Formats: sequence, structure tokens, C-alpha cells
Amino acid sequence: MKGIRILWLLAIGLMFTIGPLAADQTPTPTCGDLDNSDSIDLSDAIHLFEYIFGQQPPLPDPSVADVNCDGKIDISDVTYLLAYIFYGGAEPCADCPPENSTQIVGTLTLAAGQSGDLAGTKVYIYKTVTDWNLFNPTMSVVAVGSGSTVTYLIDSVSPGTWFLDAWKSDSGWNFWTSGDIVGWYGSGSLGAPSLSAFSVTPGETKVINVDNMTVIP
Ligand SMILES: [Ca+2]
Ligand SMILES: [Ca+2]
Repeated sequence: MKGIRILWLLAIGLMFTIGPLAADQTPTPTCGDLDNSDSIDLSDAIHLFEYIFGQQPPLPDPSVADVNCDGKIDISDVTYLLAYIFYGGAEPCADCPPENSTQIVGTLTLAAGQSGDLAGTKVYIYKTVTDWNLFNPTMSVVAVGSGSTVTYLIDSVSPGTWFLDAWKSDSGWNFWTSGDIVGWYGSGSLGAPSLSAFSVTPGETKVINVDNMTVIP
């Protein structure tokens, strides 16, 4: 693990010396090629690191970033990439389920009259409304992009019935607080949100858009 830590320092150092990568990138199907350069190298790990910490343009394609195929885009994917690049670790997405992975994808959009930046908003899925009330999500991802509309992709979802909400919080509390931006799939209002269940079948890419993102006054 010591080697990994050294590589972290190297990656962080390069992050500040290389600077932002090109912003006009197009989608790529190559898992792990975060910067769409047709190769997988340290710059991809840096790109992913910067993305996770909010310093990078949107990923060209969220599906290439979940290199360890656990349905989330986080630091463990950077570690996985570094292990592959420097230590002969498993290839990006080597253990991913074959195509037709069950997914939930969609957009989050600010409600009419709302203003704010949805960058960094998290999307959560829950098995029951009780889980939602207790903030006990089964899976979560960070949406990609910024501004009034962002996109998300939750991969490797278990088929079944789900509830979904989206939440950008700066407070660290496990409940909605003033200034948070929240939305949910369903009906109702901020004071009385009503989540609707939806079902996902095996191999389906379920589209769930949330268009009621609202800033809590
Ligand atoms: Ca690359
Ligand atoms: Ca991952």
C-alpha cells in the first residue's frame, strides 16, 4: 500500500502542474480512458481524481469512469486505475457484467423559477419509502455536469422496485436543510414530497428524470 500512497502524491503533484485537460471531449466507449485520448494512462487517473473533487469538466461518458464496476464513481476507481497502470492490476471494467447491465439513468433539472448549480448533486435509490425516511439508500452516484441540468447513471442495479431522490447538501446533516437542493421521482411538494415506485427489469436501462429540483428556502 505504501507504493499506492506514493503514487497518490505523484498524481496530486501532477494535477497541479498539468492543469485542466481539454474541455471539448467527445464520448468514448473505452472503459478507463477518461480523457478520451485512446490510451489509458496516468492522465486518466488524474482526470478521474479531479472529477471526483469537482475540479474537472464533465466526464465524456460516465460509464467509462466506474472502472471497478461497483456502480459508483469514487476514489476506489482512481486506485484501481493506478494499480492497473503501474502494477499490472486488472484492466478497467475487467469484472463488469457483460452488456445489458441493469441501469438507471436520467437527468436532474431545476424546477421552473429555481436557480442554482446542480454540480455535485447525488442521486440515491431506496428499496422502500421507510429507507428513504431513514436515509438508508441502497446505492448512490454523483451526477455529472453542472448548471441547471445534470445527468446521472447508476450501474449494476438489482432488478426490482425502487424509489429515487436527488440531493445536493453542503451541511453534512442526514436530513434536508436550508440551502440544500433536493428533488425526487414522484409528486407532491417540498413540504409533502411523495415518492413514486418504479420497476427495473433485468438488463433494462431505466430512464428516470427528476425535473423538480428545488432549493430549500
Ligand atoms: Ca486516456
Ligand atoms: Ca467504481
